Amino acid sequence: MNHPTPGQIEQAYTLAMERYALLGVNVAQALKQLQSISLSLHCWQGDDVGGFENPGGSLGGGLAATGNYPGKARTAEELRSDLDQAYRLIPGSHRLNLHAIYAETGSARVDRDQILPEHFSAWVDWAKTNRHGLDFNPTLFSHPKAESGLTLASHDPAVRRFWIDHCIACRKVGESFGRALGTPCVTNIWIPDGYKDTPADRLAPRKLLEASLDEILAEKIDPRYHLDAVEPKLFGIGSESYVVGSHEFYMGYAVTRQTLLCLDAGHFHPTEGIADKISAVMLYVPELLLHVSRGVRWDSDHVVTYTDDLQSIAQELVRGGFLQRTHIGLDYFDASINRVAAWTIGSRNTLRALLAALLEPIDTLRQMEINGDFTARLALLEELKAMPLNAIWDYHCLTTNAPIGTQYLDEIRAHEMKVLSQRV
Ligand code: RNT
Ligand code: ZN
Repeated sequence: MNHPTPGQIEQAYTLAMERYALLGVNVAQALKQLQSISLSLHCWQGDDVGGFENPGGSLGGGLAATGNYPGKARTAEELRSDLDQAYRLIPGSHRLNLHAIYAETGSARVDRDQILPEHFSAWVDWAKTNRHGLDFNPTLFSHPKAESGLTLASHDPAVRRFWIDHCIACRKVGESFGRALGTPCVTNIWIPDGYKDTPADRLAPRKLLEASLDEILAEKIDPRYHLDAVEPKLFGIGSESYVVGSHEFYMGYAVTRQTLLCLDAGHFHPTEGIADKISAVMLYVPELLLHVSRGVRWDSDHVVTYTDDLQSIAQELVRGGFLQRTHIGLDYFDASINRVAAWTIGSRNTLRALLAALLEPIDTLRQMEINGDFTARLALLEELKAMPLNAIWDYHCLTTNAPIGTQYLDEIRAHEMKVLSQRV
């Protein structure tokens, strides 16, 4: 496939910029803002949520990565090198989101309630060298003590104790990331707890979860280093009838405890988007964590594509002035395609959607709305959909040394030949 030359990209950019200027949009300023946005890439796309604790162990918590694309990362070094490759293909400077099962404990078997910052020192060194911030997640699945389907909401005090201790240990790890890297680590709690079939008691597990969370969060940590988030979900495989940590549960929890709320785009009813929730919850929670994802039927974790949902999320963040209070993470896992490409495509789509949102003549639109001129509002919103966005995007990639268009595929193929194909 042929790609445009730098000269062609600059020419197209100049024309597109003039076109946006006619609408009163300052393109240079939009690009500057885009450049300052840091996405948190999810490490778990690189190895199908495997982690290094139990090689070959099966994925629990009702999560499923289908596919068997060759070359998945088997060690932390391989995962870091795949991530390095992905970051080279994504314009801007971005973070990494780690899960507790990505600890490197050497030959020692360290159970999850015992993990320490030192088990992540290689990740921190790598993050420092490459200027990535780090985010974190306790892992409350893929473990014998999660097999009953209940963790923090378990009726068994020993099981609950184990997972509370795990989450407390994870907050300490997260804090150590924030201190080492000078940018707060968001530690996000998601648990799989729920029932396959109709429960007799919906309340008791929620009371247990509330008490567990309060115990986990009892110790205050300086927000300059560490922030807590909680993530609701509608259902999972094996928790079709009841999820303890539902949206309403965590809405209430985050508002009353002033934690961050995590909205995962795949965790709601199929026709329910998260975009409309943003301006509502932002009135009541200090900050937001997003898991940008794409639900398809029962699955909440398809690679992020350039959908209406994605565009609406970006618009809401920009229009509401919420970028400063929002941590944008990605969350999906597809094992049926090249995993570096999965990171690259989802990240580039998210950034491009943010660019589109930054290029909106929002003051004009808002004024039309205030004036009650809904006809003009509709006309302009429709016109905006076909503005020369990609000319600006190409230019952004050019000036940030990121590949243009699907050029990134050439590098992904080369990486596949040289690195992934050797992993047999
Ligand atoms: C699961 C949640 C959660 C996980 C990760 C691996 O439905 O979305 O965020 O995807 O913790
Ligand atoms: Zn998620």
